[in-house]
Formats: sequence, C-alpha cells, structure tokens
Amino acid sequence: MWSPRHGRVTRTLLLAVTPTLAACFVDVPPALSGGASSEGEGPGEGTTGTTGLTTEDVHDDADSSSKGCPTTAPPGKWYLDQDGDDWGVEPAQVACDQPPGTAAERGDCDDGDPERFPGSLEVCDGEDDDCDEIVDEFSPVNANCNGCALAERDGAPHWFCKDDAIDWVAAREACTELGWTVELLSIHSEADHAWARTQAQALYEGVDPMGTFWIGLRRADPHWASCTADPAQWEWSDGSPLDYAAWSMGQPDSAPCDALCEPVDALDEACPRENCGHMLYLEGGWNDRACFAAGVGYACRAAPPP
Ligand SMILES: [Ca+2]
Ligand SMILES: [Ca+2]
Ligand SMILES: [Ca+2]
Ligand SMILES: [Ca+2]
Repeated sequence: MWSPRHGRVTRTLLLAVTPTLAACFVDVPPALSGGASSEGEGPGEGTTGTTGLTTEDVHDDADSSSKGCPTTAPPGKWYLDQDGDDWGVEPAQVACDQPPGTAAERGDCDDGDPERFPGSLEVCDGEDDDCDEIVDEFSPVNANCNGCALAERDGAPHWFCKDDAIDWVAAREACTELGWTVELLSIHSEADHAWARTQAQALYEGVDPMGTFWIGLRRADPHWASCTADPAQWEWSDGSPLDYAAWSMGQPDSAPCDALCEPVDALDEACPRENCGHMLYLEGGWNDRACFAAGVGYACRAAPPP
C-alpha cells in the first residue's frame, strides 16, 4: 500500500540532500576531495563541521562513541523528513546535532504529505492519514465515511455500511481493502452482539425492517457442498473461533439445498448453498443465506492495535 510510494520518495530524497547533509551523516560520508569543500557544501578532510564531529571522527565512531560530540549531546539518530511534519523515514543517520531536513522520529507513511504521519487525525479521504495501515477508520473527526457509520470499541475500529446490492464476497473485499487487519465483523460475546445490534439499528433505521447485513459468518471449507444444517460447520472469516452464537430460531437451516449439485464457488447461483451468514438488524438474530444474496449492508472490524 504505502511501501512502494514510501520507497520511491526515500530514494529521491537521498539523492537530493546528499551534497548538503553528507558532512553530518555517518552512513553517507562526505566527499573528502576538494570539490565539495571548495564549494562550501561540506567540511574538508579532517576539518570540524558544525556538528562538532570531524569527518575522521564520523568514520571512526559511527555507532558507539560520543567522541567529538559534547558530553551532554552524544550522537543521535536522525531520519530524513522531506515534508517537515517531524516524522522521518529510514535509513537512520547519526550526528551530534540534528541535520536540517531530518526528524528524530521515524514512521512517516508518506514523506511527501505533511498531513499524513503517525498520530494525525484520520479523515474520510481514501488515505491512511495516521499511518496505522488502516484507511478511513473512526477518529474524533471521522464518524461517517462513504455510507458507513464508524465507531471504535475496545480499541478496534468498526464500520457499519449501507449497501443494498452487495453480496457476501464483495462485502468481505470491501472490508479487507481498508487494511490488512480488517475483516467482516466477528462476534464473540453477548456484549459484542448487543453493541453491534445497536450500531446497526442506528444506521439502518427506516430501512426495510426485515433487512439484514453481512457479518463474517461462513460455512467452513470442508462442509462447503454440504446440505446439512449444523452450526458446528460454521466459522468466522477472520479465523477466530465461533465461541458465541446468536442464531435466529431454527437457523441455520441450509435451505434450499439440492444435494445433487456441486457448487462451483460461493456465488454459484446455479447451485445455491446457504453458506454465508448475516444478521437481522432489528431482531438481532443470525441467519444462513446464499452468499450471492443482497441485504442492506455489512459490518467490518479491524484488529485493535497490539
Ligand atoms: Ca515527514
Ligand atoms: Ca508525512
Ligand atoms: Ca489510518
Ligand atoms: Ca483517511
């Protein structure tokens, strides 16, 4: 997602700043020939630069010594910061004083955009603004985005989205495109269930009272072609155990199911299987349904930060 862009910016910047910052960087030593020093772009051989480290000191004491630095200011690690948001990018450079154009912190996911850095406020713009590898999640200024009501519970971002023509497979893709830790919602307790139901009711109020939204329920692969109505055959798409259940009365019922046909995939309408699960937002119960069916939306959840 951001890595290729990140890498391109870094290479460009290293080329751009090397002549002026070289004297301060241990891993990009300054040119010692007369060219650079005669132009005033760096100290000559054996001279003392503005950092307090001589060029020879830099070569001799790159990683472990404060030789050449004031005792109160041993060499620090500095990261290239092109956009001036005080967040830089690898690689680190070592110098007594902070070289111009660098930051003490690393982790900027876009060093060409000063609005994007760790801790920035997430907004609805299709970008990951706070550099947590999740796009457009809840923040104090981002409670609604692209038809989704956003919320956070126990540190985990949630999306409850309106979409009346989306199948289970497309709904799952819509979740995973928001970040590698984002999946269709899994529910693991009565409290999880009650909270999700309340969020959904607020979003879908006024929509079809029998409306349903997709959650991460799916029949496990070994049972994909089965016509058996067995709750033990079900799992969550995020890989977590099915340790809590709120099936509506009589569900899952695996109907209709033709045992003589073999489904090609989840969206094979020629051989319907109720292999995906959704939640009735008013009643709150779960139901098995054909994965190609459409409801009123879907819910996603990102794993909370470690
Ligand atoms: Ca930056
Ligand atoms: Ca930035
Ligand atoms: Ca983010
Ligand atoms: Ca954003």
